[in-house]
Amino acid sequence: MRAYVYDNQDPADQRAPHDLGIEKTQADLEKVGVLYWRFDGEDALDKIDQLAKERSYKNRDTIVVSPDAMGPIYEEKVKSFFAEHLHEDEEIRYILDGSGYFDVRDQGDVWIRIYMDKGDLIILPAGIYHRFTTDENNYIKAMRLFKEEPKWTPLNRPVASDNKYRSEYVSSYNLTS
Ligand code: KMT
Ligand code: NI
Repeated sequence: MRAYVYDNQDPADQRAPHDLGIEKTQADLEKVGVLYWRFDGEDALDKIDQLAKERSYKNRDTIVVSPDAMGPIYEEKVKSFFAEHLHEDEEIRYILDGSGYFDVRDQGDVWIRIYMDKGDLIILPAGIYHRFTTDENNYIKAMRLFKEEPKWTPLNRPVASDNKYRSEYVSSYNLTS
C-alpha cells in the first residue's frame, strides 16, 4: 500500500499514477475511516478468516478485473468503477494478485490515491465517496468480503441530501458535508 495526494492532471488517463508527490500515512486514512492491513506470508488466509470472524463478514467471492477475464466489456467496466460513488455498507477488498488504485476523498474533499497490491486489505466505510481503477498493468484479482448479502450498488455523487449512510458518515468523521 502506498497513499498519496492525487494530481488532477490529464484526467483522461485514470490508470496513470497521478502522483502529486505528497505522501499520506495509514493514520491519515484512519481519519476518514479507511482501515488497512497487510496480510502476506503463509498464514495470510488464516488472518483474513480471523478478521472476517471478528467483523462478522460471513461471505466472500473473488473478482478478476482484466481484459482477459472480462473481454470486450473491460474498458466500460473500468470506466464505471471510476465514477465517484458511495455504498450503504463497507467495501472490503483483499488483493490476491495484481494491483490497482482506490481513490478516497479526504476531509477537505481532496482525492487520496491508494495503491494496492498483493497482500493488501482495505476497508472503506459506508458513506465515503470513492472510486476504483486498475493501473497501467490492467490486472487485479481481489477477494470481496461482505456481511450477509453483497450491497455493492454504487450511489453516484451527489447522493440525496437525506441519505442516512452519508449523513452518518459525515457526522462520524466531522466533515462539513
Ligand atoms: C469496486 O467495487 O469498485 C470493485 O469491486 C472493483 C474491483 S475490486 C479490486
Ligand atoms: Ni465502491
